[in-house]
Amino acid sequence: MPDALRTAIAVLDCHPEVQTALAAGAPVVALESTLIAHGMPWPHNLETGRRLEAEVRRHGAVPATIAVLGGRLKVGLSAAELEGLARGGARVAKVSRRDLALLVATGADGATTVAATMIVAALAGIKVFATGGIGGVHRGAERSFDISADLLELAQTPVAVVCAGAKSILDLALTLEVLETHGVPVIGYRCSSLPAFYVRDSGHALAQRLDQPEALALAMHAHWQLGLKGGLVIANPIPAQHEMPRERIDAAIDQALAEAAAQGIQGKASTPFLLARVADLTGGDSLAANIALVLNNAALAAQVALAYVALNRAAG
Ligand code: PSU
Ligand code: MN
Repeated sequence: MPDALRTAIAVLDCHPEVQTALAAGAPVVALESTLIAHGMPWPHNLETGRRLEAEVRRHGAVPATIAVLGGRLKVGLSAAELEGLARGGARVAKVSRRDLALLVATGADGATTVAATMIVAALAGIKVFATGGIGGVHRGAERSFDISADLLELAQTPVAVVCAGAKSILDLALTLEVLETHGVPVIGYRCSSLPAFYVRDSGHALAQRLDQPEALALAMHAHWQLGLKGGLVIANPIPAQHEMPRERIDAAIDQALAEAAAQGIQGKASTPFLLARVADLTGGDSLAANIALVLNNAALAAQVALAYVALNRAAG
């Protein structure tokens, strides 16, 4: 075993239920903790974290919410640990790839982004992960260079990420270009264009579409059997009854972006600020939409995890 892996496993702390499921080859779905600590206000964040786990279970898979606690990479949290992260909110560090080693080295706590959650999921052997939206290329990135580490993680870490596309606080066309450059499949689930988080259709066409969880599992299997590196994006539009009116959400986003610029908010503070401002400006409606879309993603991720397990069992 390479030393790097030995060290990683030594700091990996799998919840017994997750451990048992993984050892038995049973379906497991990873969930992230940045959306809990930084993406939603208390107490909606705790309630959503709990509902996400319940939704994964309801569809027959075991949830593994991922975070860093006391420098240990936690795969599956106790109820008290989940509550601690939710109560901690913005006081908890937001952890991406660059931060993981320092948290482990210093024994600190952190909420994992899509990038960091993918890394920990892959170390634990989890293939499917549900989030709200992936990070992407920020508007104005030609000056700020703000391109989420999530995109580069998708290029190299073998986990399928179920999301409602990317938030329209981003430049979605450039986000798709970067994913294409890095060879990341972006597969529309029952849709032919990239969903834009609060709305079902961004108008940006996708090259790939699949309509069944079993077909998504086959695509994952084929990707990795071919020896291709990295992950896949499974883009799952927000359910129609929870979609926001496009003009209303666009107006809120434009105002939030202008305020962020005026206040000099940038870097990793940017996404949490924009999500919170958009929620305020829409009187909480965007938060309700956000909760609905992550739950929808958890349900699909569980179905994909079941199908992937069945496929591997059939393949022997
Ligand atoms: N989905 C949500 N809420 C969130 C996120 C996703 O519904 O807060 C988080 C993810 O953790 C993602 C992060 O990795 O937003 C993007 O942050 P940044 O733009 O700084 O890379
Ligand atoms: Mn960023």
